[in-house]
Amino acid sequence: MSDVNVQVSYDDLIPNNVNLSEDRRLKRALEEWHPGYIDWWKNQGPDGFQEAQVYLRTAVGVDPAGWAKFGYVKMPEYRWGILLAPQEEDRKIAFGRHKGEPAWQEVPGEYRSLLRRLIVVQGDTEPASVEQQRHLGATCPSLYDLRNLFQVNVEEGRHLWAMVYLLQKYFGRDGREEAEAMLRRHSGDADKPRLLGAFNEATPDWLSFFMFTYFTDRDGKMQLASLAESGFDPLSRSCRFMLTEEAHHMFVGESGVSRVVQRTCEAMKTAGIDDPFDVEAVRKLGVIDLPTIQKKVNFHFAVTLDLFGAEVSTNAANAFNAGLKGRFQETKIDDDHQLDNSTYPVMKYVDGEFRAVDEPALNAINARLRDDYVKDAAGGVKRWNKLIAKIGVDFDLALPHQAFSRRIGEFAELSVTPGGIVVGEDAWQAQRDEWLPSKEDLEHINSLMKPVQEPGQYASWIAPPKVGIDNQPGDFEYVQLAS
Ligand code: BYC
Ligand code: FE
Ligand code: FE
Repeated sequence: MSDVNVQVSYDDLIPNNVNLSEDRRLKRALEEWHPGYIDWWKNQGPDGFQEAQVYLRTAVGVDPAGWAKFGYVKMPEYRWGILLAPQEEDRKIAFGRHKGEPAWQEVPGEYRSLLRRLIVVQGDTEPASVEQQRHLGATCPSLYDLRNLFQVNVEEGRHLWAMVYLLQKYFGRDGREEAEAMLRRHSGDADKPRLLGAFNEATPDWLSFFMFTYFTDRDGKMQLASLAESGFDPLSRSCRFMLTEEAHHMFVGESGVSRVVQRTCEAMKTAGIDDPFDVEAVRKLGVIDLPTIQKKVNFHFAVTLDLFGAEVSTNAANAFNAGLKGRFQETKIDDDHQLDNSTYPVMKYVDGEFRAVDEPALNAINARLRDDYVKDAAGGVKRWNKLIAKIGVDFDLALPHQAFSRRIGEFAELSVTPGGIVVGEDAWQAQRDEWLPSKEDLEHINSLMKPVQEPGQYASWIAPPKVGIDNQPGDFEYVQLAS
């Protein structure tokens, strides 16, 4: 098939800095994949808003002027681009057994399947999150939030494109098959689920959406940062550019939770309720009580920690040794970047207590990245607590213990409280609803999830943002709903 039948100009449709117009084979492969992607977007993407005009940011280039063009667009017509961060001249592999060799511009044959696996796992998470969030539009707390949801969604779509580009360009027939399979697996599907646990969980309400973008998109940040260190240069460059978008996703999460917390505390103050644990009284105010917010923190933190894989992992050691996936900020770490003789303290449960056990550093790559993640995730929690204190409510949000409610790794078999006490399975189950959102908690949240679609208006349970997107005024119509 030649491309004469194709009605769109793919050079225009796909903003790119990978010379797409000159790579006929790649262009054709992407053209063949594109209709399936659009079908997927319409069937599995945002439900009910495909005709709406959404005020979105589109990346059309990687320079500061090019990557944030704002304007109204219907989502299926969004221009999902293939954009790589600029090539660094003479880039060298920074770690592992190939340290010091020139970065690979082609797939190193001996690591082909390992590399493909990493790209496939990364790619799979992107459409998964869009699927998880597809019903949220119906209950948006404002047009501002609706627009942010869609911005995150189209960018996750672009992240899928980024990985599909690598598969199509560098992995031949296998790559094409993997690209197709990305559109066939679906979040939560009993037969063809997404690859990683957290991406098969539901995102049932907007508080979950904010928690997800705070906690789970932050795993995206850490994993992308590790892949940005890759000796396979096209992967490194793809991930470096994806990271610029990830920052916005985490902003949506942190500011979203912050606005929920603010609204709750302000409502409590106004009503003269001092006890955050008087859940019944707080709920009557049409806001989400702080203990329920804590339970959502517990849930999303725990499922996200599972995304780092087993703390001690030979997969991770192999990927590091091979120069395919580094550590967070690898080049800034002051060591030999080969780790043959070093150790890393990994938290384990031994002889009835949690303590650090030295493991060969190579095998502890996942543990280290998870530790870096936990530090990164603590920042927002601190800022939420500052806000609570400032409004004058006596309550602290906290990250649960790392062994709480885990299904992967060292702690998968243990029953651990958020405070880090190991208890029996029965005792844990008996108290589960104090730690994780209960049916009643979810029902309360659900009862608040009523759409607010008037420009400048916000649902009862969330404070307005401090500033608009792209400096737009408070009553800006971020989404023009199709009538
Ligand atoms: N669920 O040695 P192990 C993002 C599997 S998020 C199910 O423990 P390894 C985003 C594992 O695949 C970032 N299965 O771990 C965020 C392996 O299976 P196979 C996504 C799991 O391999 C929000 C087996 O258990 N990117 O971008 O060192 C919105 C033993 O593996 C899980 C990446 O993750 C789990 N949680 O590490 C949108 C980067 N954990 O191969 C997007 C690429 C482990 O034996 N991926 N398993 O069948 C990786 O680097 C690694 O695959 C992992 C796992 C870190 C995920
Ligand atoms: Fe992403
Ligand atoms: Fe993201």
